[in-house]
Parts: sequence; structure tokens; C-alpha cells
Amino acid sequence: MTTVSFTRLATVALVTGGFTLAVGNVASMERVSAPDETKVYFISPQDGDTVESPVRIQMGLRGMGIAPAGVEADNTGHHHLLVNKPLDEVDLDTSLPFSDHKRHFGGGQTEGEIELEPGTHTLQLLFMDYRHLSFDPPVTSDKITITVE
Ligand SMILES: [Cu+2]
Repeated sequence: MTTVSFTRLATVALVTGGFTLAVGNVASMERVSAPDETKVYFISPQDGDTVESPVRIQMGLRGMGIAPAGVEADNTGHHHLLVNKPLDEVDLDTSLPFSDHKRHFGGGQTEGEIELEPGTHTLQLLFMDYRHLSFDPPVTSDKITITVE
């Protein structure tokens, strides 16, 4: 008998860039593990780059596939970008909220553009499952620092 009933699920639907993303806001969910060889990484920009806004982000993935948010398929997930947000400030045991600091690419995108103010910014990729929930252990890129002119 499950203790989480459907009536307790609060679902928020957001439309971003033409894609509908659903976030299941559930008190506790079981994180699953990703295949050992899974790697997520920046194709661009690279650590130390000086760029102009909007910044084109290209995201690489090895060892798993990409599926849109809400679509449950084995060994898939979608990209998330932490902008000036340390990983240790992210609650990995719940669905990742949507904010300027936590961007979702829930349509299954592998690239996108973000607007950033001039200055120094940190970026880190976090690959999560169809529920916007981290794998265990989390699948993350190196954190990079870029300068926006
Ligand atoms: Cu997501």
C-alpha cells in the first residue's frame, strides 16, 4: 500500500519555449542511479571563456539518452543548468524548481541561449530524470566560470 496518494500530487505545468513541462511536487521520491559511465559536460562555453550575452550553451552527454520531461524511459533524462547556484545549495531529493538559477531543458534540448548580466558567472550542468529529480549519485558537469562582457 503506497502512502502517497494521487490527491497529494500538486502538478505545475509551465510552458517554456513551446514545450510543456510538468513538475510533480512530491514530498519524497526515490532517486534512481544512472549508469556508471554517464557523463554530462559543456561543449561550450568552456571554463574561463569570455562571451557576450545571450550566451549560447551547448550540452554534451555520454552513457544515457535524452527524453523530454515527463516521459519515462529507461536510462534517459534531461539537462538542467545551474546559474550562479552552488550544487550544495540544491535539494537533490525533490524535483528541481524552475528559476533563473535553475534552468530546465525539458523539451530535450541539447543547446539553448541564456541572458546574463556583464560580469563573472558560474555554470554547472545537472542531468536529471523525467521527474526533474537527480540521479543518485548526481550526474553533474564540472562547474565552469565565464565572463560576460
Ligand atoms: Cu527538469
